[in-house]
Amino acid sequence: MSNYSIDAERLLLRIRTLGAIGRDSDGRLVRLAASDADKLGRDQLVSWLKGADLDVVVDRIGNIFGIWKPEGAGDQQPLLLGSHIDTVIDAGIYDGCYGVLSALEVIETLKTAGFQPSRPIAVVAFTNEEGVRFVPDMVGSLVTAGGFDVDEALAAVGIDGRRLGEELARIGYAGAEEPGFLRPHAYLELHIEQGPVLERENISIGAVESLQGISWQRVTIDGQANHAGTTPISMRRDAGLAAARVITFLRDRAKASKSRTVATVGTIRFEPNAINVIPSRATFTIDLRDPNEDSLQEQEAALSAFFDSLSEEEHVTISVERLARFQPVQFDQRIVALIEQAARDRGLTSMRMTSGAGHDAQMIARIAPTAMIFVPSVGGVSHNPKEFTPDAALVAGANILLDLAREVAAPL
Ligand code: HGY
Ligand code: MN
Ligand code: MN
Repeated sequence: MSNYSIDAERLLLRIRTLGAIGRDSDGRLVRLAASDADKLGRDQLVSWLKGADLDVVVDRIGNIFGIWKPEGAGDQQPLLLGSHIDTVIDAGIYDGCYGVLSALEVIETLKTAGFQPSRPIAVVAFTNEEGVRFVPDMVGSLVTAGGFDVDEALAAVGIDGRRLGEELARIGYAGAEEPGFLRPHAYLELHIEQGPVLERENISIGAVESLQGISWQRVTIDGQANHAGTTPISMRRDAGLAAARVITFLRDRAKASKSRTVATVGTIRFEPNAINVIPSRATFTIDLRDPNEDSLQEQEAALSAFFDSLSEEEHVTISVERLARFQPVQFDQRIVALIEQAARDRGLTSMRMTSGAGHDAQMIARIAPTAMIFVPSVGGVSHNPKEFTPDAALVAGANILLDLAREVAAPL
């Protein structure tokens, strides 16, 4: 394959430009889905899509598409490239944004080079991939794949009490198109690994062939507020202590697991939250993941049984709300093989891997042949402002995406 190359300067400048948008008063990057900061990022992306002369379409769940439909591409199903631009709290600048901006870069490079694809090529930024403000996460791609009703998704109430649909309308991104209006011929997502494997193995490209299962729950434990000084330990109904026992239970289960189970309690709130009052209530979330579905179900069952015994022992009541549940996903082996070949053609090392992080690709894999390309994350750090991937690695990954796009959308 003759090697076109992306415009590295243009891509790197856009990553940094978008990374500077949506900073809070402490300088942290916080572009939660459908927030004012997200609007600023979306507006910048749309301006670049229009500058590339793409047909910009926003659907009802706020997914943003930039579609290149050259002469002769006909009504073929498009090749779809993309990711997300919403972020977590105090995020790095690469998670999601790198994939969306590389997709745009690939299209612009192909247009400039006079490439005549056999089908349209589109870039997409999916709504609310992170799921920090609204659940479920990856909702824009989940609705696109027909896995969740769009009106139910729009009715979701966020951690600040606002509804997703109202917020999208408020920021001007409640589009008219029905989600799923564009049925992809194939979907490719370029993303930073967000883990330590590629760096540890000194490998340049991850040919991602699968993605682990994800189980999100919100747990509320109700005990009894009481005096921290006068209440004997034997008489306490301590919601805080019970929550702490859940956290250590999860860690012990994950460490003992024969699979690669991981478990995280990322949010927790006590009530009344006073130094000298035994907590009457603890509310927290559980993020449980496993590449093996049977093992994930086993962990969920063990946790549920632990809740029963814990409520007995600590004289508390425990209620659980399911927030999201996605099974492990296998990606398209033909595309994975093309990724490995493209890496070889560019003299880059590659390895097959499973994604530890959730991605829009796991949803689109339900409706189209899909795979992901990873580039290394320094120190495996992500969801952290210290998230970093060297420029050369970013450019290498984008050139692999370019080669895959040419391969999959090659003239007939
Ligand atoms: O949670 C995840 O794995 C992804 O970053 N949304
Ligand atoms: Mn991401
Ligand atoms: Mn993320």
